Amino acid sequence: VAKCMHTLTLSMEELSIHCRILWFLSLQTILVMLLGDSAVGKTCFLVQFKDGAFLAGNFIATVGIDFRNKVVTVDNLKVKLQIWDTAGQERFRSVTHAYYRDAQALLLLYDITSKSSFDNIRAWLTEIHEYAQKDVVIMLLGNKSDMVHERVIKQEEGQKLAREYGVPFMETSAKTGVNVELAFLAVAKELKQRVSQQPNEPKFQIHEYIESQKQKSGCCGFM
Ligand SMILES: Nc1nc2c(ncn2[C@@H]2O[C@H](COP(=O)(O)OP(=O)(O)OP(=O)(O)O)[C@@H](O)[C@H]2O)c(=O)[nH]1
Ligand SMILES: [Mg+2]
Repeated sequence: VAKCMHTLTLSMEELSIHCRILWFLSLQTILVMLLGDSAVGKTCFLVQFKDGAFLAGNFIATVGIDFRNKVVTVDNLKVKLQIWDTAGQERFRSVTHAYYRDAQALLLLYDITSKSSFDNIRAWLTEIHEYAQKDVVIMLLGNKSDMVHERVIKQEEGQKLAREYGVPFMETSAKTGVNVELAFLAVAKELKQRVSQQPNEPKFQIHEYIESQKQKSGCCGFM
């Protein structure tokens, strides 16, 4: 705000854009929620993003809900993400419902080695449409892409489902870190662009951004 006061040389339009960005950065923390069945890797995904480490060993299911903060840089501006890590187990569902309406972005994960986690995505999306804000940013993620030999869901199946619902899609690995940071950066960029978008500027396309930035699974990649 102080900066706005000193930017009197700017036109009113530029000033208003400047203020909106500053307001967004100073007051608003982006709330991102991780959703999906138990054991798809939500907690590992968050730990990989936050600490750059992989939680190997015994699986400890999340109880209720947990959160971590991380500041990321989007187009040279610092943005604070508050990430809610929900429990995938059915018995905690009523706890997580209460948090949906505050979320600005939802990362919905399935496990590429678990057909049931993929089949449940439709039910998750139904639940999201029931409880979340209408303009929430949703991204579908096929996690554990490092487990090439155990894969049961083809990348094309994930892509097809995402297209059906009009949401962006990527395969990720909480183990190797592939596409983990990109998922958070893409939603942060989308939300930042929504407030700072100038009318004459081309609209930020999250789908295109992801397509251009993601590391693809393939025969010769390291996924
Ligand atoms: N190979 C591999 N294993 C993973 C990956 N992500 C998670 N895992 C393993 O999958 C298991 C479940 O991971 P969690 O992150 O605890 O699962 P969750 O989705 O948080 O489960 P809930 O808390 O019950 O909802 C753990 O044994 C992890 O080590 C991944 O990307 N690759
Ligand atoms: Mg967990």
